[in-house]
Amino acid sequence: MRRDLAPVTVDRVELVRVRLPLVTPFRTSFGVQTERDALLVLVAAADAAGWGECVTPATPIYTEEYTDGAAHVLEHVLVPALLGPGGRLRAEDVALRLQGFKGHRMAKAALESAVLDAQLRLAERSLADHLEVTRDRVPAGVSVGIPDGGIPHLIDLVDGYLAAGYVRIKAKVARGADVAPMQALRSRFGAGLHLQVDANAGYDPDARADVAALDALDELGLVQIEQPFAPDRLRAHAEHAARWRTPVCLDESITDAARAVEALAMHACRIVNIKPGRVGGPLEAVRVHDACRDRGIPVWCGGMLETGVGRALNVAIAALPGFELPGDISASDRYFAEDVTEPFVLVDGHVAVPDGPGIGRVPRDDVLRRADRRRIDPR
Ligand code: NPQ
Ligand code: MG
Repeated sequence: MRRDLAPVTVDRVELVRVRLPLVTPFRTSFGVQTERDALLVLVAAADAAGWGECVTPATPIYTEEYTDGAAHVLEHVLVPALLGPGGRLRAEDVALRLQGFKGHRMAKAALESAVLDAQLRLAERSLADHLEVTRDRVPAGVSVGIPDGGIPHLIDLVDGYLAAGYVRIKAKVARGADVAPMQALRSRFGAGLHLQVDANAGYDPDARADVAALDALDELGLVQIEQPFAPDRLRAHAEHAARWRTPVCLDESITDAARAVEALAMHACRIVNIKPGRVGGPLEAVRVHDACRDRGIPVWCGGMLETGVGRALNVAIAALPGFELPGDISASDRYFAEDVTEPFVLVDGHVAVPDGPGIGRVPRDDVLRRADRRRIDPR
């Protein structure tokens, strides 16, 4: 890629909170979500404006990050540091200026995405062009929570998603809700169903019952098993991955490109889930992609129940050539009756890559009018 973009002169940042009810409750190994409390970041420059989404969940269920914490560190630490020295900003400057502050990758990613969007809008260029992506649409997968109504409900949900055109089903699994439901999906939909599972680190590699359940899942011809163990248990992932036919995919473990390289060197996984928020921004997401591509490792784009702002970024990134597997890129209506932007829709099992300037989507005015907006000016 990825020609140089002119910097933007940022004069303020706004944090924009909008609550969106989910069309169906979303249950994972860590609990049930019924709404999305979205945190959007607006970078207002003299010459352009850009949007990013902070993908934190409301509580620290997935990693340590959560939305109130992210909003606090953005307002009191990250944005002041970014606006402090004044002058012109490029997306590359965001991680550099903020590198002294540990962690908070999702918060940093929102800022980097917004600055990149502003730069691209100034240049009247789409993110997809800038990244030199190789596709104009990406195959749509769907992440299916653990349903309240047990196996019959799961089968109905999957039936509906397949009828809508989704090309890949990812089912959440947890202790006690794993082998039987996945066997049921195999019996109902057959060996041809592109089926994979995500454990969200819910299993203990040293517990015999947990390993027995995972060994049984390994018999079901799954396309992959995602993040069975805690994020820092790379060695445990490698040990069990060596015994399983099913490829292990890592999500929570992969915090940046260096960690991806380490995980691959120790054979902790054969597939990598890339989420721009989890790795600190779109630029690091591209570096993870490039590192995996150099090593012949397929990647796919994960999802964090993004609104149209975060989804737009994900769709463009997922159009890079190393994204060989369908990701958690769904249509807006998988999660929301009304998205904050023009919705993403499913066409023939695919989602179109936006071709407008920047990420190709902005929040609608009526959404911004009902949002809670907090303005951060330079000190
Ligand atoms: C994953 N996402 O791949 C995550 C986990 C996840 C689409 O499966 C609120 C916000 C609740 C983000 C629950 C999908 C969430 C969330 C689960 C992300 O591991
Ligand atoms: Mg996951």
